[in-house]
Amino acid sequence: MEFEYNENQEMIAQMVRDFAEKEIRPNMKQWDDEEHFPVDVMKKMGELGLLGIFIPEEYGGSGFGYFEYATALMELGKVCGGIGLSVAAHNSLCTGHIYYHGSDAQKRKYLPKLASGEWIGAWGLTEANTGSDAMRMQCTAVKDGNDWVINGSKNWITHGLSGDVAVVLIRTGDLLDSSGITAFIIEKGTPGFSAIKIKDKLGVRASETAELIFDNVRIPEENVIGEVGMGFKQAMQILDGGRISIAALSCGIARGAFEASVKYAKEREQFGQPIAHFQAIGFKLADMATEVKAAELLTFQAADLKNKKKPLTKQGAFAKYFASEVAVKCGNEAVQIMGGYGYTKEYPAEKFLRDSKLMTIGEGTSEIQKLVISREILK
Ligand code: COS
Repeated sequence: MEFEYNENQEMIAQMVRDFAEKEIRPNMKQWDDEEHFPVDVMKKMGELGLLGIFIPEEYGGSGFGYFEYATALMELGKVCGGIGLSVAAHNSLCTGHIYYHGSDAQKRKYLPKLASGEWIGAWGLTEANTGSDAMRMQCTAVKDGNDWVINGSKNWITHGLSGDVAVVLIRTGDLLDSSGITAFIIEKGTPGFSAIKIKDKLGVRASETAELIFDNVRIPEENVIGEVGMGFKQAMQILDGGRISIAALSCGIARGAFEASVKYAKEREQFGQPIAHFQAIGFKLADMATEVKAAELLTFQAADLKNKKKPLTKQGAFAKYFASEVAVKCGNEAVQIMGGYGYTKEYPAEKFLRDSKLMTIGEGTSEIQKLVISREILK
């Protein structure tokens, strides 16, 4: 594994930095205040190739690997965790599920639209009563002739309202049977399929979150991804890869909080000198710098395994668990270093802290990552 950025990573990092400074930073406070998901900005990121980063060019993607993908999310995280989350969910979950498990016909139909940003993707596993305990889901699909009829709901779904297509995991067998869940592709506008926006989130407020409702939604057999009954295992594999993206986004948030803290500590004077000169602050910065670097290394190690198509359940969980906790810690320390100013929206620290907290919850809580890691160690 190389420790330096490759040429593509350098290029992507610069491109995302330029884009974020021009299109995201000037507007992000308003999006955060108003809980506005900027669909137009997603479309522009599609034009830049950021919505199909690891999708091969033959399906309209950028044809890069996970180093480049992680790099893009790290850069977005430094500026806005909400926009970063939308890019992560679109790439890893919806687009990734169709790419890794879909038929060639499904890939040809959906991936070019998703990779270009013409369509925005959503992915639904969680329900109101089944978060960590994903297998206990209640939403059902019943076979009727050549169709499946879906009833139930999904909760906490990124792009549930604005998404043009959703990959949704639905029960087709017995409760608690790991072979009783199937993945379906459902397009916006399908009769009986609706969504309600979830409001008043603490952070990642520029990313849209919604509840999906299925009321006798009729889906043709051709929209089943892979084999009937393989959905849960597909979802677990998708989450293994998805956790790299949340780890990368967490690294970006952590580094953003760290860099803002360094800048503030050099400028802010107390007792006749910059507060950076006080060991209490210098040691905080040293801890942040060390932990951000460690989180980045774990994330790139997981990305390396993904690029090599090797098992990454444990390393993905290592990276996601560690990096998300580091992001919260760095957000918290940034507020502390900035004191009263850090507690206001005039300064960036409080948004880093609010955005970071979702990283320890979404795509598997820190507790689930520890469960996954301990099972891997003990098996
Ligand atoms: N890759 C492939 N298959 C996997 C897998 C993985 N990473 N993890 C589990 N599986 C398989 C198991 O091998 C098992 O197969 P068999 O039944 O054929 O033996 C099956 O899936 C069920 O696994 P397990 O028995 O471990 O299921 P549990 O109900 O105990 O749940 C956890 C496992 C807790 C790890 C899972 O439910 C989970 O990840 N929960 C969190 C969900 C989550 O992250 N939600 C956030 C979504 S926000 S986008």
